[in-house]
Amino acid sequence: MESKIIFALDVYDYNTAMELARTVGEKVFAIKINWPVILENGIKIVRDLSKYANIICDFKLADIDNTVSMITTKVKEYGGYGIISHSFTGLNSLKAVVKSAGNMKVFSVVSMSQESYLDNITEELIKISREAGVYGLVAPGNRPYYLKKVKELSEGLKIISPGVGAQGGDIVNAMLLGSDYVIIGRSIYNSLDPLGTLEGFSSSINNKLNK
Ligand code: 3DU
Repeated sequence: MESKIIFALDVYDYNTAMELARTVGEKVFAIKINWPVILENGIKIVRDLSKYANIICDFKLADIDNTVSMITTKVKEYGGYGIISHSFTGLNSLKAVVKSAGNMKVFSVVSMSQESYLDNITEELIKISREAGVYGLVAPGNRPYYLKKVKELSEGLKIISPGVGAQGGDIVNAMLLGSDYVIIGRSIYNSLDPLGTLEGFSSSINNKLNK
């Protein structure tokens, strides 16, 4: 069965990042990287990590169309599988991401795992995201009210959800409420046995959801 877990690899050190990717890469749907790993290692690490898994760059793009296009183009050049953009910057900016992404999957943030001003405009953000043609939405796995709301309005867009594990969300609840993939970082990479912990998360989904 295809994994429902996206591993959030938020570390600085190159060797640690590569070792974690080698250990869990085959067992996850994708690895999500964020600014910590990029600031220390540069964009080339996207290509290196891609040996082990699909790489989603969580750069939370929030800028004018030209700038987000330039960033997206670079991620594509280095073999990224997907990119995460904000959507509050509006339709033009999000459309520019989708256009430059080509075959890469674009996910837009419509609700955060912590309270934010996006909570006032989540519905509009989903609408803009659909109009721009994104592949998926980022919605919180630890805030059932917002996850349900996003699911109801998503019209088939994939939902990926942070907030599970270290931030208190429960993996099974998140999947039942509509997440297609859950994003888990610290609970896995800070554990003494990252692979065992990951497998524990996977079997809790398989046990509950296949009943
Ligand atoms: O809390 P964790 O260590 O499992 O990591 C969650 C990841 O997802 C981390 O990279 C964080 O920056 C990202 N994320 C959120 O946690 C919440 C959001 O609303 C969006 C992204």
